[in-house]
Amino acid sequence: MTVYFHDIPEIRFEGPETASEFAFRHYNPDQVFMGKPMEEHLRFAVAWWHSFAWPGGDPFGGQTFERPWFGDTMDLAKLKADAAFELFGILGQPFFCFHDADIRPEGASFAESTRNLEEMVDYIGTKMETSGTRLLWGTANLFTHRRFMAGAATNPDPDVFAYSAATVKTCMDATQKLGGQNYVLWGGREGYETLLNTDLKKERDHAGRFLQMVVEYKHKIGFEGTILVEPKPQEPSKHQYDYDVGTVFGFLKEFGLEGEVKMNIEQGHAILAGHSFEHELALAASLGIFGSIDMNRNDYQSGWDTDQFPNSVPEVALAYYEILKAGGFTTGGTNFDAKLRRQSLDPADLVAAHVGAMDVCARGLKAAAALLEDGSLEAARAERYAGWESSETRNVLFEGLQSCFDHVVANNTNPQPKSGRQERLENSLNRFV
Ligand code: XLS
Ligand code: NI
Ligand code: NI
Repeated sequence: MTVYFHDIPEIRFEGPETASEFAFRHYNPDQVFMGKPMEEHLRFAVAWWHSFAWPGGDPFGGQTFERPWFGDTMDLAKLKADAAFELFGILGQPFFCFHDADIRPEGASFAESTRNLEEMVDYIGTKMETSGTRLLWGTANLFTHRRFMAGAATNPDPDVFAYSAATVKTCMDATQKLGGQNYVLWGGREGYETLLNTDLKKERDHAGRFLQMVVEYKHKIGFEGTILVEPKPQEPSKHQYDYDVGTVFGFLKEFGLEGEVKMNIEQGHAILAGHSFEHELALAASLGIFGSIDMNRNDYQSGWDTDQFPNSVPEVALAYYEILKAGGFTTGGTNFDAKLRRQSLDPADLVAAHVGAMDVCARGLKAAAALLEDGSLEAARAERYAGWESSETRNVLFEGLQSCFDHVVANNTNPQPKSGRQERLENSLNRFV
């Protein structure tokens, strides 16, 4: 029985020819390929914050959305949860994600906020028993409240460090209680506005100890999920310490955490960092730290993290190509960290945004699988590096500069350039997208 989305049916797969707005054309959860159903390849999640908590503001104007659950009471938080589970029932996506601040009203004290969180976790847990929607990940909002304006783990005030650590403890407990498969840390305020007032070394050291404490607590409580860091170069901070995958990997090494923490990689953050999404995915996979994705799309002209729903099959296909090559998701999934445009006021807009995004991802995944099965890209790549296949060659060349010198002189080598065949490979790709 739907209340908020009352005139919208449950979305079913009807195939590419359907004229219905509320049907999947490409996302067919049960369709098996590459050994598992599409639902298990994609592992879609709805983000509580954008879909239910975001009021539609921008830097020049406030709330545009009127949701019956907006407000700071426990009753309204429960109404919001009811609406969330209505949407989950309509979409049939297997997962959701949340911050503490999305699901509970802020209390007058830490203790009251924690009580509110615990009550909402129980409420949501009961709804999960009958809905079949599971928790992909939980996280703490350590960036909205003004107490975090100078950072959470990196705040110059030790009381804020402690408050943040205590908050993360409650959010890890909540995530564990709800059977979450991952726990995410995104440090929007873990950076600085100006170096003039910032002790960069101290702040990075504190962030490193904080992350170690998260990992220690995970083991203490026996949380079986994966700890994920979500890199972003800036916004809201002018400079964020977890800039991109490469930067975070160096940070993990520095604090001895590279075997414990993986990456939650967001499309829009990759773009802000001056990378492509597939670059960040390929790098994380190559470093053994690929975990999960926040799927969205940035406006390529604005330079903001616009968090739009994905709408480009070729772009998404390249992302899933890297994910499939890396062996697919284990505990991770495809979280729609995406929000409506602020003029999209209607409940139907929220449903249609997810339906379209799920179809775009399904098309991208299918294209990526077909491309991988076709094998021409991988064959061309293998051929390009074929010279390195011989261990004899590797032994000689990796021995040292002198050995390379001897090799070049003895064989009188005169390497000839070979075509990188980029356009031909792009043509191969375009056969599938
Ligand atoms: C903001 C981030 C945020 C994280 C969760 O840019 O993407 O939404 O995913 O805190
Ligand atoms: Ni983001
Ligand atoms: Ni995100």
